[in-house]
Amino acid sequence: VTRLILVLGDQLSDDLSALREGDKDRDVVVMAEVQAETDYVPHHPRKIAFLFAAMRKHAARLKADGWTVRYTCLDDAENTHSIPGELLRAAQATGAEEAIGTKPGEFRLIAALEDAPIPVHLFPDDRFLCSHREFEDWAEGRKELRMEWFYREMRRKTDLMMDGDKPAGGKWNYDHDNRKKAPKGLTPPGPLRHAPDKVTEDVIELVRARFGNRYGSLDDFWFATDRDGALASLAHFIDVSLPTFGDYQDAMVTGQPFMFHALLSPYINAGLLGWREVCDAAEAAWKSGDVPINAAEGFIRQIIGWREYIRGIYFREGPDYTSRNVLKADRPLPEFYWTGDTDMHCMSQAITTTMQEAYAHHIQRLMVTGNFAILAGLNPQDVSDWYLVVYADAYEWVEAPNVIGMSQFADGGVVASKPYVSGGNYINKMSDYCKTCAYSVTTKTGDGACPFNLLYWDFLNRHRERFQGNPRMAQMYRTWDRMDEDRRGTVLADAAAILSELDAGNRI
Ligand code: FAD
Ligand code: DLZ
Ligand code: SF4
Repeated sequence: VTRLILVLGDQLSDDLSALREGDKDRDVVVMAEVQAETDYVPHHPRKIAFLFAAMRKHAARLKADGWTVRYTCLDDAENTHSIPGELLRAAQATGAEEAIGTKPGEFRLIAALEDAPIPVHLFPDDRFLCSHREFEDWAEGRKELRMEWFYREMRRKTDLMMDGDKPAGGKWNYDHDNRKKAPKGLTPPGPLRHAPDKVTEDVIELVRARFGNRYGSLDDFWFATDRDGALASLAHFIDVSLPTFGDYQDAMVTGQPFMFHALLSPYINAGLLGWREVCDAAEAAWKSGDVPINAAEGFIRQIIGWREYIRGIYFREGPDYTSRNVLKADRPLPEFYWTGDTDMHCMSQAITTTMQEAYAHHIQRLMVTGNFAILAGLNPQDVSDWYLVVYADAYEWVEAPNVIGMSQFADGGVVASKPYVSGGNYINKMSDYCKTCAYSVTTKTGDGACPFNLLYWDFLNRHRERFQGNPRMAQMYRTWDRMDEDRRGTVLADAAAILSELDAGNRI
């Protein structure tokens, strides 16, 4: 008898466990654009347009490959607007009594499928290098789950950039070379831009009509929306940006949102590209001498190290992970996260890029918007929701450990051994933002003092009990303690003034 094969919006891979289990002659693939997925958080319209266009093209690709596909468009009159609802409707239409699928990347949807009105059997998502079992084995008995140790295992397992059982070049990690500030006049090439075709244009119009008044711009849509486009974007990255990717990986420049980053995460996470092919391409470019070792290693580490590790954490920690808040931070997200309307130049750059592109690069996410959020004591659940809404690459499996764990320390140190916090100095060192900011990064208190400077000390002071024993933070506590008492009082009073401006909803 016919079975249904569910293919979700981020499962657009040719090699998918559910399809492997299916039978082209008998089974029916179900794909559906539904409000339950567009609205469980109000996703950025650009992210929705990207996924719908990619879903429609993937459905056509599966049909061309001989599959029978039942595709529900968002505006279909009979749309029940949930994934279980669409499975039930498909079952009624085809006589199918069960469905199979590949395990979703969010506990929310896994639970919804467990409760679906027809039985759904889920196969593991094996589009990743490390299975849940393997991650558990690695984590078992370790006091700390540090990414670096995990990464080395993955290097050995994949044999990427290995010289026998030793890392190529003699070092596992070349991050030390990846912290250069961008020189003046640097013009990064940026990602490959794809002109929307008819399918994409139609989707953009649909999304504009339905979600156009949400946060986020749809103008100048340039994402690839199929596998060929994603492959062209990969080739472009390897050719033009990867050689310089390492050097300026942490650098930020006004008006240059992309720097030398890959802009591949939306494609990889939706399934249009696989981890193996992107890593092989980077390794080959290094072997042929086109790309320095620090760039190729740095990129490969992000994919087989960070990305796999983050996923391992999400599934190991379980559904309660997203509600953790060990620092008891409860300040609501300020309005300017949705408008970019703030005098802090670094924040307005990161936020306006995010509104326009549904993208910001790692250091903007971590050391600008994330850093401000933890320093100001913003509620981590609000912060996490914001990240899930605004980025085209965001699904809970990857967003939550990055935000709750790495950026907000709300998991108490499962992901990060110390909080990623800094004053304005770090931002000034890695960017040109401070030069044109209304605040002064060198001013520590009083009029015009950079809010990051004030909130940094306030954060350390508020969480002294938790962090003063951390050897990696001891130096900062010594610096604070050496300040004379009056000055410390002024810093804390000025920080409190900024926080009350925030609480009053005033512009800062
Ligand atoms: P590059 O800088 O060029 O990196 C190459 C690739 O490495 C990326 O495409 C991505 O696949 C992978 N990668 C790098 N770092 C990470 C990481 N920490 N976790 C997982 N993959 C990584 N990434 C997401 O894919 N989705 C998210 O929702 C997400 N939320 C984040 C939230 C915060 C607070 C922080 C600090 C990071 C977050 N990241 C997230 C990780 C990282 O910022 C993005 O993967 C990266 O910016 C994507 O852009 P890129 O392709 O240009 O990346
Ligand atoms: C993110 C998203 C959106 C906006 N819309 C859909 C959709 O209409 N149909 C669908 O199948 N998937 C969508 N997705 C992706 C899912 O939310 C994603 O599969 C889960 O969050 C699990 O990662
Ligand atoms: Fe950001 Fe402070 Fe620099 Fe302004 S002075 S750009 S607020 S770090």
